[in-house]
Amino acid sequence: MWHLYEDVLGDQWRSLIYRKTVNKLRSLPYKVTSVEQIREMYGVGKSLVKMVKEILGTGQLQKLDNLKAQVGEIQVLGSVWGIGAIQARELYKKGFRTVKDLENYSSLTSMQRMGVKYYDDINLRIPRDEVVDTEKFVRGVVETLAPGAWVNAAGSYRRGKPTCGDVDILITHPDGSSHQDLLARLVQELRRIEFIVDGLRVDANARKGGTQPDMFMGIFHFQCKAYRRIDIKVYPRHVYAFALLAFTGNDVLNRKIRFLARVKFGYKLSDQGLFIRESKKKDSKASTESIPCETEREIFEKLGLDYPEPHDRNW
Ligand code: DCP
Ligand code: MG
Ligand code: MN
Repeated sequence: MWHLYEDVLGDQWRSLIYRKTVNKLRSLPYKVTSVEQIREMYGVGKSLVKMVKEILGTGQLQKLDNLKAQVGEIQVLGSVWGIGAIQARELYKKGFRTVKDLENYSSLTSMQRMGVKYYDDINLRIPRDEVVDTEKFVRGVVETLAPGAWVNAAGSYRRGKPTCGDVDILITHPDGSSHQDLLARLVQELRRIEFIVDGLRVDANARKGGTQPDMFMGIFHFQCKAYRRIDIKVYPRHVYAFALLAFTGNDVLNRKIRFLARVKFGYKLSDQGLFIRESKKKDSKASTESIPCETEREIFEKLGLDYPEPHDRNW
C-alpha cells in the first residue's frame, strides 16, 4: 500500500525500497512483534526500525497518515480537466491544496481554467436521456447548416452506459465536402444561441481536405441542467468508420486493437485509417493511403476479429 503513495508523490526510489522491504516482512514465517526480529535483516535501516516500533506501539504510523492525506489532495488537483498526474504534483509542491486554490492562478491553460471554473458541475455524471436530448438538439442545428450531415453521439453513450462523463459528438457529411468548415460554423452558431458557453477549437485540416479532424472541446448548458463537457469532432466521410470506432472506444479496446493490428499484420490503425507499415516495429513507416473501410464491421474483418457491438466494447 505504502509504495503506491510514494509512487503518486513521484519518489520512485523510496517506492521501490518500501515495496521490497514490505514484501520481505510479509513473507516472514512469523508475525513481527518486536523490532529485534528485524533489526539485523538486510535492507532494514534505522528509519524503518523506527517506523516498525511506532506501529507496534501505537497501532498506526503518523507518516503514512500524512502521506495518505497528501496523496488525496494531489489526486483531487489531478482530477481537474487538463491537469495530469505530474502537473498535479508540481502544483502541490507550489503550495496548491484544493481546486479553489487554483481559481486565481494565472499560469493555467484555458482548458484548465474551464476545468476549475466548472469543476463541480462537470464532475457530475450525465444521465443517458440527457445525452439523447443533446444529440438530437445538436443534430437539429447541424441540419440547418449542412443538410444531410451525419451526427452521432459516440463515447460511453454509444457503448450503452447508463451515465456519461461528457457528450462526444461525431460529425461528417456523405457528400464528401460539406464537412469542410462545418465545425467553425457550428460552434459559432451554438455559441450564439448560448448552448456552448466556453471552449477551445482545434482546427486541423479537415477543412483543407486532409483526414485530421477539426475538433472542439468545451462546456455547454442546456435545459437548465448542470454545465456539461462536450467534445465535437468533424471528419471527412471516407475515414468516418475509423473515426467512429476510435471515438466510441473504449480507450482500452483502442489500445488493444491498435497493438494487435501492428503485431499481427504490420498495420497502423488510427482514427484516420488503416495503413500498411514497412515492418511490425513500433516506429516503422506507414503508408499514406489507408486501406478503405466503409463501416466498423469492415475494419474488424480486416483485423480478423469478430465484430463487437458497441455495448461489448466496455473493456
Ligand atoms: N479515447 C482514447 N484514448 C484516450 C481518450 C479517449 O482512445 N486517451 C477514445 C476512446 C473513448 C473516446 O475517445 O471512448 C471518448 O473519450 P472520453 O474521454 O469522452 O471517454 P468515454 O466517452 O469513453 O467515457 P466518459 O463517460 O468518461 O466520457
Ligand atoms: Mg465521453
Ligand atoms: Mn469526450
